Amino acid sequence: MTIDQLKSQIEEIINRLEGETLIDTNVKSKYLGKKGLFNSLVKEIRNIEGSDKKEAGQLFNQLKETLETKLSNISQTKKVVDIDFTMPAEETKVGHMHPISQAMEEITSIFEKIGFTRSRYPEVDWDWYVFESLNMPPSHPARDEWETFFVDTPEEVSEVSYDASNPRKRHPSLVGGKMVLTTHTSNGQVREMERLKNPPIRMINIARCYRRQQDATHTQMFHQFEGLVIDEGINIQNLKGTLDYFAKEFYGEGTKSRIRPFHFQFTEPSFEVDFSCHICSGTGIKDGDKCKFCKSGWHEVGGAGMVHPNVLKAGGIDPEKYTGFAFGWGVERTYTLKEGLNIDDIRLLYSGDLRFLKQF
Ligand code: FA5
Repeated sequence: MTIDQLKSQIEEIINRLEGETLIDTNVKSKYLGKKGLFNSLVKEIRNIEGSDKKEAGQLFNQLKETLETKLSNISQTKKVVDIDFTMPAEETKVGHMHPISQAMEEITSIFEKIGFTRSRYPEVDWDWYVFESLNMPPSHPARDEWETFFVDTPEEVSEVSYDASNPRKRHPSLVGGKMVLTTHTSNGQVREMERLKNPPIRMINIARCYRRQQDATHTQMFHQFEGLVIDEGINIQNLKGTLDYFAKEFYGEGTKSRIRPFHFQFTEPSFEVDFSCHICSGTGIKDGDKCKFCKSGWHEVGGAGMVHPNVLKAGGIDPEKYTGFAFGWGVERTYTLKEGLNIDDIRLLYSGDLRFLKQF
C-alpha cells in the first residue's frame, strides 16, 4: 500500500464515523475494538514502503486520537439520547423560605392589619441613632449591656460632619462620629421620627442585629422587630392592648401577655414583656411537675416601654404634645416559642443543615 492510499483510507474511516447514528451501541468496537477498522488498517503498515513507514506511523497516531475524541463525544451525547421517556420523572427539589424569613413575613402581616407600616433602616449605623439619640450619651454605662461591634470610620468623615455641640445639626445622611453594627432595631426610632416628621407614627422595623454573644439562646447575628407608635394621648394601655393582640395572633387564642418593670435608657417607664407558655397554659405546672419548657408559666421575649421624652426631642417631636410606646423583641426567640417547634438551641437556625431546615 502506498502512503497516498493509506491517507485516502483514513479519510474514508473518518467520513464513516461522521455519519454514524448515535443510537448504534456498537459504534466504539466497530472503530477501536480488536477487530475494528483501526486495527485492520494498522496491519497494513507492513505493506508500506520503508521510507514512508515513519509518516504512516504518525498518521495512525493521529487517526487513533481523532477516533477516540469523536467517539467520546458520541458517547456523551448518547447519554442524553438514551433517556427512557416512559420512566417516571425525578422529583424536582423545591426550596422554601428560611423559617426566620417566614416568621418575619408573619409578624409584618400581623402588625399591618392594625395599621403599622414596615420600615427598613441601615444595619451599619451611626452611634448617634443606635445609642446617643436613645438617651445614651458617650461613656454612659448603659452602653456596656449591648456588647457592640464597632466599625472603623475614616477620620475625615468623623471630623467633617461631627458637631458634638449640636447633634441635631448633623447632616442627616452623614451624621458622623462612630459607626456600629446595629445592636438593636431601636436605631429605627429616631430615623422614623426624622422620616415622617409629624405623628401619627406606627412603625414596624425588622432587621438584623449584631452582638458579641454566642450560646444556645444568643447568636452574634440575630433579628429583632421593633414597634413604635407615637401620637397624641398614647398610653400604656395602648401598649398592653397591642401586646395582647400580637400574642393571640402569633401564638393562638389562649395566649396572654405580661409586662414587668424594667429599665431601658430610651423608655420611661420600661418593661420586660412575657408571653404565657402554651405547654402549661401559663400555670408553670405540667403533669404535676414544674413545666420543663418555661419553668414559671411565662417566656420573656423582649423589652418595651413609653418613649422617653429625650428620644422624642432627638427625633424632633414635641414631648409636651405627643407620647408614644415602643417595643423590641428577638425574632428567633419569639419564633422558637411557637407551639410544636421545640427548638432549644437557636444556633440550629443558622447551621445551614438542610435536614433541620426542611422541616419548616
Ligand atoms: C433591646 O434590644 C431593646 N432595644 C428592646 C426595646 C425596644 C426596649 C423598644 C424598649 C423599647 P434587649 O437587649 O433585652 O432589648 O433585647 C431584646 C430581645 O432581643 C431579647 O429579649 C432577645 O429576645 C433578643 N436578643 C437579644 N440579644 C440576642 C442575641 N444575641 N441573640 C438572639 N436574640 C437576642
